[in-house]
Amino acid sequence: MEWIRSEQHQLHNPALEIWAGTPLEATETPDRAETIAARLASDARFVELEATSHGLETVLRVHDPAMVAWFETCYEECAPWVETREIFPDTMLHPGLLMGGKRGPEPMDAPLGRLGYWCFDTMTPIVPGTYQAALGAVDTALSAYDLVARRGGAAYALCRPPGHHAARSMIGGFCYLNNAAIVAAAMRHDGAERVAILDVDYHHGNGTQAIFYEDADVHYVSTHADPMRAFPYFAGYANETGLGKGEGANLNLPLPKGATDELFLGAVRTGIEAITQRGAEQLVISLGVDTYELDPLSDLCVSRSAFHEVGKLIGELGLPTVVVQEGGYDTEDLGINVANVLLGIEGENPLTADTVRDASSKIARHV
Ligand code: SP5
Ligand code: ZN
Repeated sequence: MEWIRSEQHQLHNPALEIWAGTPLEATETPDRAETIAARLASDARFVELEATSHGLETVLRVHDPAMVAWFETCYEECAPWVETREIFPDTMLHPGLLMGGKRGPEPMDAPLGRLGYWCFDTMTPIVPGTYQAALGAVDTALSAYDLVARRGGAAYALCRPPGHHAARSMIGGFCYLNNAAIVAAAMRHDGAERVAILDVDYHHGNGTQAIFYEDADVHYVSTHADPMRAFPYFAGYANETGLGKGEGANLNLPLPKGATDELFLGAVRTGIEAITQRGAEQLVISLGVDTYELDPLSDLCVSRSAFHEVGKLIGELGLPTVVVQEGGYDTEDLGINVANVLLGIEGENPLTADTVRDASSKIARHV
């Protein structure tokens, strides 16, 4: 399989994130992409290509131009106001601040107020290179789409930072620009009547769901930890099925704590059947492997071998497919888990791990 990378991701190199008021070592770091790249580069079945620049046209079809304009200069604007290299909002736009359901004006003279206007959490640091890195991730996704548009089949975009929590006018959850949504919008713009996005990240892709919630032609299907207990808490419930013309074009399949391969793969199968039923012509995969039993963010019990099965199920759809990287934080097995999804898609044999790691203590804690 051909895979696309961009060196630009390295410019997004936060050391810090804030979790519930506690400063922690950043989770979404450059070594994630480097470990995936090293794994793919060491296997002759994968062919590496460099991302090319695509400009902002497709980005602005998905995101609010005012947000993109803010994002370009927000670091310089906020840096004098904060003590850390990473910037975070102090006050976010809670719905209780909406008057008549609408946001007030962007507070142009308050740099941190502007940050809180666009950002919903404290886990999404902005550093000097974040904007360039996020554009690099979009270019990576669109370069993978170029290949698939030309010759069909599947291609993998090693996007970093990830994208599925970013909505039209909102960043958060380690995400700034929604790479998967931008590919889906490009597919529609180029003439695909119906596209589907299958999101298998541990977290619900609230941004992608919101972008296409009233759109009948972009089918969003997601398996994820039940938001009743997991980030992003406020979206991802089974009763969210789309709105207006989009009614029926959104499917959430929340999973209980401790869900094993059987339950996880069952949900993926259900999602894939729904995609077949609705008749997508092209497919985007939001590939998070943070469902993994050894992932620090996961409370699911998904094993290494399940990732190859996910790939096989996707491959059996036989659709032109752009695979976009989302989460996955166990850097030791991240590369192998991603590679096994891609090998499954291609109908190739899985990689076997060089080391045996025991998840039993973690499983015992969760089930
Ligand atoms: C793309 C993606 O996977 N984004 C995930 C964003 C998750 N944000 C919340 C993570 C909460 C982590 N809990 C830390 C506990 C520290 N003791
Ligand atoms: Zn995730």
